[in-house]
Amino acid sequence: MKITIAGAGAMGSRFGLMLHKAGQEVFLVDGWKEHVEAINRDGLKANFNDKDIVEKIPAVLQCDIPTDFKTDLIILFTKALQLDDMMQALKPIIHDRTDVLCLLNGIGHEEIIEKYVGLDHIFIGNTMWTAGLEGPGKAKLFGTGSVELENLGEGQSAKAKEIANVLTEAGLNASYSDNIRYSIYRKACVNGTLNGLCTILDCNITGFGTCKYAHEIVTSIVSEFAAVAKHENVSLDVDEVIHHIEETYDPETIGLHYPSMYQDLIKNHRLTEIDFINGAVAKKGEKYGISTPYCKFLTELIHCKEEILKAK
Ligand code: NAD
Ligand code: AOT
Repeated sequence: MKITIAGAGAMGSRFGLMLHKAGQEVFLVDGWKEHVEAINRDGLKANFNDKDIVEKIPAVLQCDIPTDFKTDLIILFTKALQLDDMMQALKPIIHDRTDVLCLLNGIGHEEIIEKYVGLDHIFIGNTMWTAGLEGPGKAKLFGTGSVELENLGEGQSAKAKEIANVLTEAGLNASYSDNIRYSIYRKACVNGTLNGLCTILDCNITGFGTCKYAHEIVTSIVSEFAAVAKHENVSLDVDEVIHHIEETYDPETIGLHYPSMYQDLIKNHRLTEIDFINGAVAKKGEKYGISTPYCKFLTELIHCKEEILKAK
């Protein structure tokens, strides 16, 4: 299958690398010039489960995508703030039969994708894989993960299962979900707690998880997500979601991971996805008349930190 990874940062590199190792025809599209140049010059390098590997994968800058470029599947892995620009750049190569899978963290990305792609070709999902970038052309990949995905268009479940199969054959452990909105909210709770909190508290997941107040804070935030989700006919099992978050504290699994928001803001002084996670819940809360003080405060704190660090 011809697969385009649109947004070949940390996660795009993981998916691109694993799909390429499994024999798929992978192309990387990205907006970071030094990264694209490094990949084309030296290959995509990764410390992959403690082993240094290199995969020769073609990469192209998103402003230079050739118009005769053919692709069966586009996997979106930009940051939320970059999604609309990436979709604009991909416009010339999206044809009647191009499928698009969105695995970004956060809520509501389909509203942007629908402007460019027919519903029958949109697949949305979420992933528990993690990844980091050590610099241009070099990823750090460890731990395990999974992917869940579903078709947005009616009657496209066979296609969704086919895409899940391709990912699973590459070791990405993907499954079809018949309730992806639940899974997206459930994953948003993971990010709505760990991403912002580890960033403000300057720690990894285990660091936060071993704090005395961790359980109380997580319970408050997840309850706000659940109250908002209920207004969208998604009925979160709050106790199960809290347990799911607390399972990530284990340093033997993903506890040592610094969430992507930490990597963005603290390490690289980049703007964060907070408005698409806690900010989105606070905004929906206002619309539905639900109080979301923890989400609102965490969003404000992250924006303050962005200002202090002059994030771009
Ligand atoms: P990323 O920041 O690594 O990459 C996204 C884009 O930003 C890429 O185009 C990349 O080239 C560019 N970029 C990265 N570092 C840059 C730098 N220093 N200067 C200029 N450009 C730079 O993003 P990601 O962590 O791969 O996340 C993609 C999506 O997946 C997000 O929605 C994220 O929340 C989600 N996600 C991330 C992880 C994770 O562990 N990283 C896990 C699950 C989901
Ligand atoms: C994560 N991390 O999603 C993934 O860093 O944005 C991220 C992210 C799975 C489980 C716990 C944290």
